[in-house]
Parts: sequence; structure tokens; C-alpha cells
Amino acid sequence: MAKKRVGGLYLVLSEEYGNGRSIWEIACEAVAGGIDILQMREKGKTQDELRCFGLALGELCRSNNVAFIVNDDPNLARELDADGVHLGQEDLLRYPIETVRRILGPGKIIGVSTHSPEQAMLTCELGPDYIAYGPVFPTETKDYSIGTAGARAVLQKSSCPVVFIGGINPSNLDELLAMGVRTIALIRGIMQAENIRERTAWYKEKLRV
Ligand code: TZP
Ligand code: MG
Repeated sequence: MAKKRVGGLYLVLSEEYGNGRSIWEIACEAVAGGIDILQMREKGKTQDELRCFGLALGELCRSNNVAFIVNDDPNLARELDADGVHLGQEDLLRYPIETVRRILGPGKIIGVSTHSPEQAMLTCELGPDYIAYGPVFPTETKDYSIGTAGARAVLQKSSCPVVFIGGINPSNLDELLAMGVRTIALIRGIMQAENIRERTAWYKEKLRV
């Protein structure tokens, strides 16, 4: 199967930020609202729970043409036949990009988190399919943020697609759009919306600018 394009609206699913709502329903609503990419990022689940949830999510994504990305674990991504894997900088020490490509096989997506303009440029040179850059705004999910000052340069100079992440919500999105950002990833900005389907569709419409 051809590699899916990385772009548009990216939801990072983490049950701990779902305010007690069903993570499965959140995923289904986001898909119904037009999400482009879904990442399973569940830090508190056992391997068996991840397998079980991942199988269901993978099927949901496949039947709706949504890219399905697994966090942290290239072997699980392969087992689930996910579209790709997302790695942190620390994961790269254990799993260099070439190793991950070998594990996943051809046509799969590898994304890597970056946290400064310098790290973003250097990481792109390693050959991932995208980098995530952030947290650009303050967020409860991280204890620091890197701001938007370097974001335009990262967007213009990076040699791979950039996904902006961290504290993005309806009130700060325009600042990123004005810089030309068209690919964003969110946790709470979607998962904690009252109406997830509508909020997802709203972001999609904004990104179409
Ligand atoms: N990486 C950088 S910021 C972040 C991750 C996983 C969390 C984003 O969460 P939120 O709720 O969209 O700020
Ligand atoms: Mg990780």
C-alpha cells in the first residue's frame, strides 16, 4: 500500500486527558469529524490492552482512510500493520531511523518529536517522514513550552514535513495559520471539546484556508 501523506489534522489519543469519556467514542467522533491522522499514545496500558485497542483503532482508521500511527513501539506498529510510528528523541537512541524502517518495512511513516529549531533541523536530516515541533504553546501535558518565535523558520527551512503541537486551541490557532502552518496535532484541543465531531470539523475547515 502507498505511504499515506502526512498533513492536516492530527489527533494524539491519550485516555488520561479524555475527562473520563470513552476513548473509543472520542476516536470515532474525531474520525466522523474528518481527522486525518490518529496516534495511539497510551502510556498507562499493558501490552495486551494496547494490542486490543490498537487492532480496533487500526480497523477504524483503515476503513475511513485515516493514517494510524502508534507511539513509541515500532514492533507493535508492525504487528498492528499501522501506517507508522511516532518516536521521541530518547526512543531514537534505542531505535535509529534505519532500524525502524527495517522493522516497519516499506511505505510506512516515521515521525519524531523535536523541541527546538536546531533539533528540528538536525532531526530532519536523519530522514524521518515528519517531525513534530513543540510544545509551541504552554500545555498541561508538558512542563515547558518553546514558543512560536522559531516556528516560521522551522516551517520554511526544514527538509521534512513539520507537525506543530502543544497547547493548540481555537484561540491561538490563527497565530500558527498566519505563519503558514497547515498541519497541527492536538490532545486536549480535541479530546476535551464538548462536541468532538464538531470541533474536529471546525479545525479542518480552518486548516483549509
Ligand atoms: N508533544 C509535544 S506537546 C505534546 C506532545 C505529545 C502534548 C500536546 O498536548 P495538548 O493537549 O494538545 O497540548
Ligand atoms: Mg516515546
